[in-house]
Amino acid sequence: MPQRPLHHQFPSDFVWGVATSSFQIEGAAHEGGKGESIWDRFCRQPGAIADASNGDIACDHFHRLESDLDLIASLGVNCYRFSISWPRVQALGHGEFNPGGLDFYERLVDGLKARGIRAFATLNHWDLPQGLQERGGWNDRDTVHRFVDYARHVQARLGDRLDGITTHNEPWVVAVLGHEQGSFAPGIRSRRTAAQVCHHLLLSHGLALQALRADGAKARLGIVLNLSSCVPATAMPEDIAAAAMADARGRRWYADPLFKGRYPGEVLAELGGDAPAVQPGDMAAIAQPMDYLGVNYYTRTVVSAGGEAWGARERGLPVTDMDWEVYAPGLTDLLVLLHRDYPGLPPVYVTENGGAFKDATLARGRVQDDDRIAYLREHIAAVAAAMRQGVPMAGYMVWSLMDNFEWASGYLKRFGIVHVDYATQKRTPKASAEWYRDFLTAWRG
Ligand code: PNW
Repeated sequence: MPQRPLHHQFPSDFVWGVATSSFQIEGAAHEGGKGESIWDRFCRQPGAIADASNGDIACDHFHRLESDLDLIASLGVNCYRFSISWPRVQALGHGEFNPGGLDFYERLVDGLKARGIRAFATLNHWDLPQGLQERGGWNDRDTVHRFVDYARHVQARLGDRLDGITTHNEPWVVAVLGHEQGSFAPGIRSRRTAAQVCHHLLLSHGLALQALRADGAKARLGIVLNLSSCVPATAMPEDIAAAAMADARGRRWYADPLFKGRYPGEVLAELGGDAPAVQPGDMAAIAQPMDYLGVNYYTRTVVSAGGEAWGARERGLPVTDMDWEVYAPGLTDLLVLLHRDYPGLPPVYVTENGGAFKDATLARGRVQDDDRIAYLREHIAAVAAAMRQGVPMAGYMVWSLMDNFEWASGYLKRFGIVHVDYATQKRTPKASAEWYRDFLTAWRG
């Protein structure tokens, strides 16, 4: 049966957006009483960031809010996903809230509403106040309660105008890259710490949902996980087992507590003495019903029992500038798997999807990023395929609105559908931005 055109495969209430995060775009790192974040600190560690850069200026979004709002509106999206910088709102993460710390976000949210765009706010996109890191950071159980206070403070001011509140972005990255591999802030290398950090992130999510609901939440509440579909490199039993274990560590370790109230036993067994300390009531708190699940998908993971000897590039597969394989069917596979594993799965948003491509060549004011257009089209089609298989898809958001600070890669990797010239801060929509706008115009009909 021939498929209808892609834009006709999505309902009229589908949410289409672009996404960013505070540290990656705002700059203004030391203004208006903002405290230091663990990423401000980490960037100063020699060798931590590929181009030795930092987020002091980034895309200078903090000073360019109005024109960036117009830029977002020009894309024709009906949703914008952003994050709130905790140290901007509460310098140390404990004690006094910064007077005026939410003013910027109030202008942002009101500016979105005035343009008819939904506002999806993430409370923690990794820029933890350094003042909390000094007290042990996410490894310390008190940080859980500090996060709940911060969440309530944000909701009290903005809750009536937010469409979605996401507690955490990608606990896997915070736990594993931040505390086990140490390649991201705060640069700690301990499997035991990573496991405890993860438990505290999930617990703070659950307790925040309880508190926000007790306060009369109007926005929809959820969490964002970075997930991949794990496939065995060969049909050999040991590769199949290794892929199942990778799936348990990367997906079920997060989703099982959220939807089933328990950690997967095989991962607990593997951790042994490094398993997190869990107090009575924690698992029930984590398993609060959610209004939505956010899924960030970039690539699949090919797993072999002997560890990954060859990357996707070496295997001759199509890759992005991050060397992440371009594999759109993996998104369908992942979404279908989530729907199968978790009965009663809430509406799912793809909260990030996109690619870094070497498109910095701004020729005569134009970036012809055909590889990114193909990437986006294929992955949007993969979302439609998941919907046909019954997955309750509610939205799709491109990572990212504009080129920005790509963490340990600094400004060397460009994920934007809008090009940023960092010397002048000039924004130039790439061909992919025009493609997305035209796609959304066609969808609107
Ligand atoms: C996500 N990995 O990060 C983040 O949510 C964004 O802030 C980021 O810019 C985007 O993806 C692109 O990297 C990830 O190593 C970083 O698997 C690293 C990984 C996954 C996600």
